[in-house]
Amino acid sequence: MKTKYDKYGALHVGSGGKLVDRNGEAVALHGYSTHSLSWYPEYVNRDFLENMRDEWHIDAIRLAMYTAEEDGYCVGDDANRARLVEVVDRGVKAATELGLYVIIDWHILSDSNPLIHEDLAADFFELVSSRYAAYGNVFYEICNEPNVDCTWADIKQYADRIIPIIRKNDKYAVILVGTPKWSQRLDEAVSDPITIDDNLMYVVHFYADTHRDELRQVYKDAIKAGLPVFCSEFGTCAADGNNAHNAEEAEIWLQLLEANDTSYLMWNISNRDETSAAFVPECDNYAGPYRDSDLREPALWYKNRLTGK
Ligand code: IDC
Repeated sequence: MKTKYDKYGALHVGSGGKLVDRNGEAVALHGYSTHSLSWYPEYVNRDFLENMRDEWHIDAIRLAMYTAEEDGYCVGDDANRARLVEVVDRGVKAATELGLYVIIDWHILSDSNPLIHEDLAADFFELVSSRYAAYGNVFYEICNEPNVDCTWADIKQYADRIIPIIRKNDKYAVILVGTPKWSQRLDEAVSDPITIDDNLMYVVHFYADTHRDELRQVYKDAIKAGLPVFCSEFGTCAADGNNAHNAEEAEIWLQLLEANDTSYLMWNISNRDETSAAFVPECDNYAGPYRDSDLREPALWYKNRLTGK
């Protein structure tokens, strides 16, 4: 099966702010994010990803490596870190064999400011960017969702340290940078962009039952200003990852992103008891194939949408 990666190869940020191939043609990725690699590593295997590629038509997978939550990279011991690096490696290699793009996500959340674990982030990105330097399909997301009182200046300070580490090893990979307020304040990046590198994109996240016109306006203004924007995580439900599945609002969002060739990946691959999980709790199948009854409503909606059903 010919995948988007087989067709377009390594991507970069074009002069208009879009993700483009070597001929300058815009390419948007559509995929899924894992849940915490510490909690749900079982899904990171070749059969599972092959099923997602062939049955769901995803072309990208995001490996969400939590940093501070239970057994996260920065709160566990060295053995835990080694295990997580292994899971990332398994995910990157499987994705590569299958012709999928893969995002390595430093998933800060309760550690609201990326400067808190800056040294560990520096070590981690040194390791992965040297290991995957020759891979054309790898993206680095350097901080998932800065939040609470983390400022854009803090994020820029962190980016000023991490981006050169990645670039020293990997000249061409696209780097994704989270924005303040749980990756919603694209406007701050518009008024004060990162200037040390031009192959990067700014991240927006939305949960369709919570974030509506106001955040869409922030996104529209950023696009109008030519800001490179990437949606590495969205939900059709509320911002807590739970409660109602709002297909109507989600549809408005995805059509808007599609009109601007913005990539999007849905949250989350797990069978956790919450609306945003792809699988129902009773489904303990980590490889597929899946019946529709194994899927939660948002996942079935997404799968049907991606496969044109
Ligand atoms: C949520 C998970 C939930 C977990 C919680 C805390 O769905 O199972 O208990 O994190 O670890 C985000 C975050 C993402 C959140 C998600 C839903 O990036 O980690 O996952 N969300 O709340 N931003 C907005 C929503």
